[in-house]
Amino acid sequence: MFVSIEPILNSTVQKNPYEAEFHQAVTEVFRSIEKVMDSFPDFIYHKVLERMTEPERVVMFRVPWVDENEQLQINRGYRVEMSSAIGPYKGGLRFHPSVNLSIMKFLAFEQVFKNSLTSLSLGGGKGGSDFDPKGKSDLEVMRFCQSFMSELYRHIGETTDVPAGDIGVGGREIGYLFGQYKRLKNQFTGALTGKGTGWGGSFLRPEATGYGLVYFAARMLETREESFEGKTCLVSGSGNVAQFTVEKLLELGAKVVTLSDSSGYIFDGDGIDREKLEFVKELKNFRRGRIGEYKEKYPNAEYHHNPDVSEYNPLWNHAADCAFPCATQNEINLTDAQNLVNNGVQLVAEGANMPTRIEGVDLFLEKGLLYAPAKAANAGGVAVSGLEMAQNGSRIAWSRQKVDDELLKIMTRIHSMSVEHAERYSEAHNYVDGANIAGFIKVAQAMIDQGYV
Ligand code: NDP
Ligand code: 2IT
Repeated sequence: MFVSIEPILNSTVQKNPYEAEFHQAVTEVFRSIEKVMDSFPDFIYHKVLERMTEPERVVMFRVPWVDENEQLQINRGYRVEMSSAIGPYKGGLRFHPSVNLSIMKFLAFEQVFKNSLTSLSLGGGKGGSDFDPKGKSDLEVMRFCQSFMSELYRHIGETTDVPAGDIGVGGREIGYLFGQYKRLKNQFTGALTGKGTGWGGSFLRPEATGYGLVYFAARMLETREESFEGKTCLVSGSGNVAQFTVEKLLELGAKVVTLSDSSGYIFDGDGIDREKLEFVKELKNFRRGRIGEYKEKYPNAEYHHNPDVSEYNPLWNHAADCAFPCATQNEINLTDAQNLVNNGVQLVAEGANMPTRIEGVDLFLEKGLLYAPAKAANAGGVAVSGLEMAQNGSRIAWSRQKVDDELLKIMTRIHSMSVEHAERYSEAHNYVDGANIAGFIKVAQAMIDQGYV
């Protein structure tokens, strides 16, 4: 008997109007889950899908703060606690002007299955604010973080909900947020991850998403008896995930030719080497400058300022073997996907969350590309966050090598779980179905075991 998820999907869309990103994320997962419904009739009987699309809790709050000109600013804060079926809510905080409820809910929904894939005991959540850190002084960022945490602290804790970083939230912001949390609770606990290594953070957490992404992609290439040696790669973004993706790609012998930010992108036909990457890290992490400065320093590179990416993004229109979208959601539309295919790209691995529109995903699968969806490929970040929680709980700090070994093991396991579930329930090399199904079954089973909550 074929069980259609269409009515459940329609009702989710109706109940949550104007949440396009949330609909997109749910549709992507449900299309895979439809393929296993026959094998798991309990999931229908216990209304697992209906429950999974309803967050356990959503907190929305006012964040007032005073800027350098003594003007009162009001932002909106969010925490979406999507699922605690397999562990405390876990997921990042995003500070970006585009943040809204739909984006928070899509990210929290994706996080549930990603965290399940890590094999650690982590539920799913996401939060953030429409605050724009760009152009703000350190003091303004600190004041904002303190005000944000003055509400958030009531909802989080090491056994309830453990936030971390995402777009616009890195080590600096986690520091300010942790300081305020500690002050309000009068407790030094692991209620946040991504902390400094001197005060409870794990080695390799900053590197983890990018390194894990490349570990996963390397496993994919191995299925075709290939490696990164000599491969040309396109990378978008120039923040945390992009930087450490490039670093690991260089270590494995690849050549990286692009990076971007929201103002434009650079193409460096000579390749972005280690020295150039160090320049980008300093530019982005300390001077907080624009990627366009790369061309001033390395005049052989091209800089394309503010390309109009509504039609297509020219970054994806270069000859290459592999592509790593590491900026933001929906940065690859159907035209971009076609350009990638036409340019000979064989592998697309997602560092960003949901960077490819559904039509692009379908094209990659139809053309037989090695395509790694975000929830599998970028799980290394939250996995090392989980290891940070384990270290905090036992009050022991692991060496960098131990964390790296664990990260490699986790990414390898996610790869093999995705392959096994794709082969069993869908088709070989469909990592989308493989990851969705593997992540889903564990959460669904836990929900059934725990009764109607
Ligand atoms: P950062 O803030 O460090 O970097 C984000 C990068 O993406 C910047 O270069 C930024 O440019 C660019 N960017 C952001 N929004 C847009 C936009 N609307 N259009 C074009 N470029 C944009 O964030 P991360 O590197 O941490 O996050 C990147 C992606 O990876 C996100 O999708 C995030 O959800 C995902 N991710 C992050 C993890 C982590 O551990 N940090 C873990 C797993 C996934 P600009 O400087 O101009 O803003
Ligand atoms: O999207 C993600 O997985 C993250 N932003 C990291 C979350 C975390 O808790 O480390």
